[in-house]
Amino acid sequence: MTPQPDPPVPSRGRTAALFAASVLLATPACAQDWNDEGANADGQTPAFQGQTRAPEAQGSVQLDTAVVADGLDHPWGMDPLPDGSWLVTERSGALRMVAADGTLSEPIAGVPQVDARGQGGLLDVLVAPDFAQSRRIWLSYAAPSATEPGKNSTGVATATLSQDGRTLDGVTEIFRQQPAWASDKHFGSRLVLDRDGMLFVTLGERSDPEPRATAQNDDNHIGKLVRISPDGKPAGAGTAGWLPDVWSKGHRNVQAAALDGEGRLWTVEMGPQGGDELNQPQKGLNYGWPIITYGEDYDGTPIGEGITAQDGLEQPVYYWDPVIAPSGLVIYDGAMFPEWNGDILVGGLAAQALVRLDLDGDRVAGEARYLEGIGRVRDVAVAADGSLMLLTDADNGQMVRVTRAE
Ligand SMILES: [Ca+2]
Repeated sequence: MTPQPDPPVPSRGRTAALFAASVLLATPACAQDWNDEGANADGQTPAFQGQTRAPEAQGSVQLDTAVVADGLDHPWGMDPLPDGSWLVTERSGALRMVAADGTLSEPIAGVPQVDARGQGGLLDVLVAPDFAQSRRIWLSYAAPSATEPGKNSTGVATATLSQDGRTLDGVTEIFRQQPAWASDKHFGSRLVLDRDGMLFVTLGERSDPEPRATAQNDDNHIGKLVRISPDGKPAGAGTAGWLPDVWSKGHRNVQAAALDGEGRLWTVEMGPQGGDELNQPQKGLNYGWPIITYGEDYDGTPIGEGITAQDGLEQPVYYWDPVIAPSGLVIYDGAMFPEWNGDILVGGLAAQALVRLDLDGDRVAGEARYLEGIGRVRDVAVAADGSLMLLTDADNGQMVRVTRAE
């Protein structure tokens, strides 16, 4: 991944914005230049054919983009509400509503305190499927430790949104990653409800060598995916010796997750330089970090022993070298791009693009990139009409609607 030094920026006035003008940057990459770049890590061999650098996916879909809202301070997560508006987080700590016409609300009151340093802050937002009745949402965030000043870890809270949309009521923290560390990196943390109504929370390993070395330990939440009930009761793999909410282990920094049409969880994971991964994490399995990985450390030295495979450790379905710095993931199912149904769409911070993976069974058969140069794509979502929504990570971040060009 690309290190993200972005310091918190002072809050400032924002203007509601709706830009009708459509900017068009749009086609599948005409040349395969992204696929011809040199690898970050030389001399590594994929475990199977097609595990990296899949052929360019074919297709003639042309895209239009329109800025729905701008002036967002490093927006991180979004989810639609039943009335066509969206909830959007800003990493510096604000939760806002973006109306269907693009009008940006004032910050919603009642958001938990967040530690907005480095990669930390207010992160994902998830709207309950029964929101129209329950008004329920969940938030993830970098939570400052109450007992150890300077330390933090990923927290998840649930709340209900007041009828006027201005306040969170009944805010209750339902999960806190253990232990806390004095780090401003690798918080995860996407929130996904599965078909049993359980909540997946993706986490990170906090980046520093000391916590990283514990990503294989069974007695913590470092480098884990966890699964809990909507109120925080453990619903993990049930593996002997593991914490009861842990689903899978050996992850580096998982900033995107989604269910596929069969209800299975997929994730993309920020790897080291040359090791971003697509995984389909299964209950009780070990995804290898930091024992095995593709890529290398930022200074060019190997991670651990520099090995990419070992018995008992899962291979990624796909990996990127050079990296795209993946954040935001959907498995597309919508009316606007029917030829993409079942495809994986990933946002790229470093790639500054929307990345599409064409699946053949559970293997990647092709890769395509769109909207190259649009900015650091932090999140990807599908709107009710099948159009896509993107968030760009910047001081003046944007929410961008992506439609089919006619
Ligand atoms: Ca892995």
